[in-house]
Amino acid sequence: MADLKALADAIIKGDQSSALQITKQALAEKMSPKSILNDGLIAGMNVIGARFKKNEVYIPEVLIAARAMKTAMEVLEPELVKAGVKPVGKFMIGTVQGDLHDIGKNLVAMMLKGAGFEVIDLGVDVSVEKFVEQAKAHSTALIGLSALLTTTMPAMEKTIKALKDAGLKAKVMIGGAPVTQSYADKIGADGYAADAASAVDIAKKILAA
Ligand code: B1M
Repeated sequence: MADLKALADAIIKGDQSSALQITKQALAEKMSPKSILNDGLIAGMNVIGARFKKNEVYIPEVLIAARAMKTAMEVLEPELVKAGVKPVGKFMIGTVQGDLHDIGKNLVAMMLKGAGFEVIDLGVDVSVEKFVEQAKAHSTALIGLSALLTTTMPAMEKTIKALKDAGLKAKVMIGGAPVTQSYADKIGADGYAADAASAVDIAKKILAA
């Protein structure tokens, strides 16, 4: 019988082939896709997230764990869809206009996926107009803006204003090395996260509010 604790461990270790093999075995044994996701994959990513927060593991370990999760998700996702398992929430993310840094943004996206969010990643150098247009197209409730340059931080404020002006009710979370909670408060963001693991907690908090 497939062992979901071993699946979580495979994610923690970033062991792609074990993660894939246990997921396939669990599906073949007709285990519930939701339980494979929650008790195996997400459980493992939660451990990585908590260790990352405490500086017990670093970016490479998170990336390796996320890669193992992605491999397992490729076989699990169609079964989740068939079983009608709804994502925790929809999260749209992008690096703001003029900014090409995406390593942190990608980590945030991975952690959110790991926590069961459906993530729509708009990439880098995302214009204000594109955020508004895509938020409308996907009716996203939560949008994440990332900036790594002090010179591109003002694009966050412009994006928040444009979303409001367009009548969208989407909540906005911001982050990136130069960004702070006081800057988030100043520009009217709904949340700020200092790192990828906190981003998951903040996203859940914002959605629950
Ligand atoms: Co650039 N760069 N860079 N760079 N770069 C910095 C940011 C810089 C601090 C380096 C320095 O001078 N010490 C500096 C900014 C100075 C400033 O504005 N105060 C800088 C500069 C100046 C530039 C250029 C202007 C250089 C030039 O061309 N003259 C240029 C700008 C290009 C552009 O964007 N238009 C540039 C270019 C580049 C590269 C392309 C070479 C490359 C980016 C590659 C890529 O991303 N694909 C690069 C890199 C790698 C860096 C450093 C070295 C590393 C950034 C990084 O990936 N960190 C960086 C110096 C540094 O930070 N030590 C630097 C790792 C990453 C995991 O952390 O992105 O902070 P971070 O993400 C964290 C949190 O911030 C948070 O979670 C993540 C994980 O914990 N987080 C969020 C991030 N987004 C979030 C969103 C959230 C929540 C949390 O909610 C939505």
